[in-house]
Amino acid sequence: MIIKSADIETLAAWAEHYPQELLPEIAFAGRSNVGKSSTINCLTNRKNLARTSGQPGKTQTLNFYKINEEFRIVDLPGYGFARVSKSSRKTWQKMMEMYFTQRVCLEEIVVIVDIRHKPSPEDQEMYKMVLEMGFRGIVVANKADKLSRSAQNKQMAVIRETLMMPSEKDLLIPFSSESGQGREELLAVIQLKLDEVYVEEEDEESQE
Ligand SMILES: Nc1nc2c(ncn2[C@@H]2O[C@H](COP(=O)(O)OP(=O)(O)O)[C@@H](O)[C@H]2O)c(=O)[nH]1
Ligand SMILES: [Mg+2]
Repeated sequence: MIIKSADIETLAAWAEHYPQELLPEIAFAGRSNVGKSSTINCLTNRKNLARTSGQPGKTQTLNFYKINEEFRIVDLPGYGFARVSKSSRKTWQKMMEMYFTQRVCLEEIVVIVDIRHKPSPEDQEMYKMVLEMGFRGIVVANKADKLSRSAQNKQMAVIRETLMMPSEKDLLIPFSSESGQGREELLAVIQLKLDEVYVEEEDEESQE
């Protein structure tokens, strides 16, 4: 996939502020500070498209980025930040629930984990939810630049086991937003998903 354009479209917390035009959306979920924004910048080859920060727990909106005038990448608010209050946790849950249940053009969810660590209970919960909602699910193991290739392989097995993704068909991609490792693979997987969506749309049109 060639990224011809990538622009921030909207920041939104609730459905009434989501972009009105329905384009296929690929959402990126993950713990605060795992590198969601960095991954989006890496994929789109834009240094500062998605705001990154050393300070976790900052993104409290869904950030919609329009890519190639064709689809969107959605940066979801991060979870798992220990110091957030009960009420902001509730708000986070409501925001996610609204987006996941109401957004008809949501086509796939990428769950980003840290390759150095065993996925947290919240990572496990998120991936499980993605499958239960009927998505294929793509797990990106970020920050691979921090490990040697052999350590990466070892951690990939830990992640597969913890998230219960034994089959080769369960997509797990070692990735680094620093080095670009895994970038082409993730773009290809997203392209495949979009191709599927377009075929479905054509079928629906020909039935009308
Ligand atoms: N070494 C390394 N650092 C990364 C990588 N991805 C993100 N980071 C760093 O992790 C921190 C959090 O990244 P950010 O994209 O803001 O995470 P977000 O909260 O999930 O959006 C920043 O300091 C990034 O520079 C990576 O692949 N490798
Ligand atoms: Mg972020």
